[in-house]
Amino acid sequence: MNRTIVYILTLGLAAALTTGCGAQPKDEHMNHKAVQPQKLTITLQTEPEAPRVGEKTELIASVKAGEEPVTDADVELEIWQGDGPHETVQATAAGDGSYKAATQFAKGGRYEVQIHTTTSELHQMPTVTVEVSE
Ligand SMILES: [Cu+2]
Repeated sequence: MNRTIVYILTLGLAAALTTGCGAQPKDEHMNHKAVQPQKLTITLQTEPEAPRVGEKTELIASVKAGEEPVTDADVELEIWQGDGPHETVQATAAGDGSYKAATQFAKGGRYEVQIHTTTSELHQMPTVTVEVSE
């Protein structure tokens, strides 16, 4: 069940581009006074790919603006299970657009991980799920 667990969440880019100019190619933004900050694509992987209870697990968030890695974001990972308590860990920038934090899952099952990502222009906080096996 947990063989290939790479949880990827791409925020609804299409949905974000509802402001008219957003649907045009980048160059055409030159005519606009205020260029809209580009929505980030935020994904999460775990190492190991299939986390197990009680084992150290690295959570690796990757942040991109278009194809460009974003290296200067602030990334906090909020982790919880069901109605349980929320734990927040600060992720450390690896310099290549990825942000890493180590954690340990106390129980098996499905966890939510919300990736709070702040840049000078934007705050995005997608939530992904991570399945932890016993
Ligand atoms: Cu947030």
